[in-house]
Amino acid sequence: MSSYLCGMEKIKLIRGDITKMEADAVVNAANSSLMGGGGVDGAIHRAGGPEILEECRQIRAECGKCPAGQAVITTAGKMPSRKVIHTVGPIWGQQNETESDRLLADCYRNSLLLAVKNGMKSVAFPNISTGVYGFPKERAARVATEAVKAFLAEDTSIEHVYFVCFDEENYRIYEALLVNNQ
Ligand code: AR6
Repeated sequence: MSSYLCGMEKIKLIRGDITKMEADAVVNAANSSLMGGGGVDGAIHRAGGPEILEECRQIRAECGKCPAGQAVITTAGKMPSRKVIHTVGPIWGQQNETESDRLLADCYRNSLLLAVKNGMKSVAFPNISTGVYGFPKERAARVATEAVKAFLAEDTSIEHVYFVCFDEENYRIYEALLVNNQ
């Protein structure tokens, strides 16, 4: 893994696998079924083990499906982090662009709100919606960084937010936005 401390000191850019992060909470780019899937969702369930799915099943039974933009929290199982916050990104093309941006920003904001509610001080995010869900990467990165910066400007309890980029393209985009302030 490689990392950069960005202009805003609470935000850090990481290149690597989010399942290896030692943050209080790692965020999962889930789907509304909460029953697992491919991409980062598959990696988190594999790394954390069956306890995560067990808690997701209980949440499903009690609350039903998780709509886009919302977030729920479970154990992180065997992963080094303490909790997984599962959020559901928008599927690009299902809403107009403004609504897609709003739902994606909600993913970041609601995940951070849930983290604060659960006493988490550090949160690691993957690049939500930029894989299977097809959100344009540059656009998603702008929405993500603006949503997190806006949250941190108001919040006093979160100490570290990590943007964990798995693919080179996302890493370069975030590097330009956060490190080089483009
Ligand atoms: N660590 C960090 N980021 C990762 C990892 C990893 N181990 N693996 C992939 N990524 P995606 P989505 C990045 O498709 O677009 C699932 O099937 C990847 O490079 O995982 O929100 C769910 O169940 C990409 O930039 O999530 C849903 O059905 C980013 O994670 C659907 O995919 C998001 O890609 C959600 O689609």
